Amino acid sequence: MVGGLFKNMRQNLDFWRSNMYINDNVLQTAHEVDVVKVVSCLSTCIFPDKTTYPIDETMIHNGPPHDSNFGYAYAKRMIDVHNRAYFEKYDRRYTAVIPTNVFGPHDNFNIEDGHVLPGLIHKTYKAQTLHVWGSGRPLRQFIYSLDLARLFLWVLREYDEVDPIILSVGEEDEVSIKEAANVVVQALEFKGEVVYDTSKADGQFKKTASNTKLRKYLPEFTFTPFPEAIKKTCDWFVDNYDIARK
Ligand code: GFB
Repeated sequence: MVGGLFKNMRQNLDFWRSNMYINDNVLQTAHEVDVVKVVSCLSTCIFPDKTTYPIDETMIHNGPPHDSNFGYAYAKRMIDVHNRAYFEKYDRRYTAVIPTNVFGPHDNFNIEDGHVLPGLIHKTYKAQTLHVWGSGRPLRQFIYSLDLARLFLWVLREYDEVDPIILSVGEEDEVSIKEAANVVVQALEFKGEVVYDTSKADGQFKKTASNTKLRKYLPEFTFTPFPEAIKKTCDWFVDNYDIARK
């Protein structure tokens, strides 16, 4: 069960319970039917809020997550605990990846519940005036869904550790929400006014993640440039507006 900042702030208990049920049902059933590999998804938003940067895989449990999504964050952290326990008891090499903020075609473009980029794309496509929520100052690393899918297949076939691995663009690719909004505005050739609604929450200011571990395994992997990935996502949304989840 996933959602953007605002859905998390509204439903921490649901995120905690639903994801805890999913964790146990999926992993226990996989074990019982002798599935040899499960790759679960955590997220870079589950890391401690008060932390040093860049964040790496060893820091997952080093303190409370940001208050806005504590239900989701703690439930996702428990997958790491689950995986270690299945390895200890049954030698299961079940593992997890820690993607940074994902975006791309087929996303959930619902403005209230979705993540920032699909929300901005939907609003920019429909609006005369684009209302960006918050100050625009928070920083994020965004990964294009097709790049994540390529990395996911590599993890499924080649990555043999039980410990999780961060799947993210580099620290140098971190952008502000404002910069990301401007890329969306360019991609959709939006000519209207852009206003920042600071009555809405900013959420976590930054969660800068290191992809050093990924780079050790895949030094040559190339990510789709952010403006190109946004353009592809906008084109998909416009071409598939009728069937897009919104
Ligand atoms: O993707 P997002 O909702 O989640 O981004 P997080 C929230 C940031 O974007 C905040 C700003 O700074 C918002 O103020 N923002 C601006 C908007 N306009 C919009 C908009 O139209 N929609 C949304 N949603 N935000 C989530 C976690 O944190 O990250 C989840 O809460 C999940 O658990 C996800 O892990 C990946 O990046 O802040």
